[in-house]
Amino acid sequence: MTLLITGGTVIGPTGASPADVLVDGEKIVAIHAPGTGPSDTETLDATGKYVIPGGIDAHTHMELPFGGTFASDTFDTGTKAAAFGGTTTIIDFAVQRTGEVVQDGLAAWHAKADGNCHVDYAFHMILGGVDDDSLKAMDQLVNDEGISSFKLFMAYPGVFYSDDGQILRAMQKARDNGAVIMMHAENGIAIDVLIQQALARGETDPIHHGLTRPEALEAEATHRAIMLAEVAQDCPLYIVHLSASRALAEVAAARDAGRNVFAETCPQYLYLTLEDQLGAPGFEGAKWVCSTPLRSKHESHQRDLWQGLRSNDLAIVSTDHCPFCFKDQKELGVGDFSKIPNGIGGVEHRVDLLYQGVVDGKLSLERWVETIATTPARMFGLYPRKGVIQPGSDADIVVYDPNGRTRISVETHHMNMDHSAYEGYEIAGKVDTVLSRGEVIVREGAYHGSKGRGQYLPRGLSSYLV
Ligand code: DUC
Ligand code: ZN
Ligand code: ZN
Repeated sequence: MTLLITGGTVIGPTGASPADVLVDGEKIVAIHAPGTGPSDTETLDATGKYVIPGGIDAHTHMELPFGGTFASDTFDTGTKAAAFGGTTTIIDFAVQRTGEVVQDGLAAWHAKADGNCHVDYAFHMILGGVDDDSLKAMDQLVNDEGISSFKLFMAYPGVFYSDDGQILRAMQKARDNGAVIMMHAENGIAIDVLIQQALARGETDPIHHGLTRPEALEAEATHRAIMLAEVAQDCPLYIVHLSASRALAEVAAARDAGRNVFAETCPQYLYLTLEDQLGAPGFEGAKWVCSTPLRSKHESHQRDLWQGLRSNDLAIVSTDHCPFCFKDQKELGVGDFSKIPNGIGGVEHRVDLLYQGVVDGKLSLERWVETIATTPARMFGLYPRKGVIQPGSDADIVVYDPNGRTRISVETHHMNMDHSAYEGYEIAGKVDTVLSRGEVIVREGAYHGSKGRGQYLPRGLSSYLV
């Protein structure tokens, strides 16, 4: 079946131009000057709207076992919510817990996702520690399983933590096999001391989650990761969920020195704050407990993060989608903030929230598309199949209405959460139509896709390897 998307403005990282997009089956097959496409096809009128590549959320945690519970979105509910929000690919984190066989962790993740996804999906691998076996497994995953990125943790001692020697060994392996090391850069050993001291003083409210994870310990870990990657002969390093000005300065300095260092931030760090959300009265702030934490509105973080997105010191916006319901899940931490499961759900809202940055004059249209779709595809070995509107690419396309409006609310979202981290936010734009591999799966707020249609995407190496 062919479909001609007519009358829209196609946005890519290099510019915006009026064009008609021809889709045949699952692929984009041609870009025509307006009005010059074939006349014997079905049409989708995109007049007055933007036509952009489907969003790629490079950081999600469906069903993650964490903090004594599981992230509340399954691959079914989470990928459907992603589709509603204009995200047509997720890269989720398969998990090897300390002591487990890496391949067993990966098999468990395939079992969760297989047959349940509404949009295409790929995996990174979390290594819960590094030893001879996991180093061998890294080669096997890169060569045979389509997994070319590995997340390590400088935080969460006793859960996912790797020490500096383990990190260095994994980085050396990645330097050899072409993988990217993704780093949760917070000094977890020092943070645990601060947490114990806070609890001993009787400081148990959610805001103390943020206060015991100070910027200095994110900046320190970011610096240390960058130095370790240098020792590993400039192994590609990608800092996840960067939240703070001084951590960003470490990344910018490394990039200015020509280093293979990249970073992402997330919508929560661009919009939400320590005082206004995490510091909400009573236990309410638990909704916004995530790590890295929300930062103070009295400091320069949000301004610097938007600037980092413009300058490409921040290459990507992902969500770190890790939803927990307030009832029974976040409530595990009543009376002890350190027991609140860490995570915010937002897979449905990233495309909209970043578009609001365009409306607010903080980001160009081109950077919007680049940070939510094109760069994630290039960074994680999915380009040019994904992340771009050009002949030969998958027809993952979002028609975005700049004259529409979106009001974010738990009443209307599709994520499996009993609250919204962005309750009441109004976006001056709206996802109108979503195509995934040529199939219209969302149209004017109605769902037309199906569970199980999403395919696993084995990935190649990053396009940014030098
Ligand atoms: N941070 C979170 O907020 N949740 C899951 C894991 C992480 O690193
Ligand atoms: Zn993390
Ligand atoms: Zn994460």
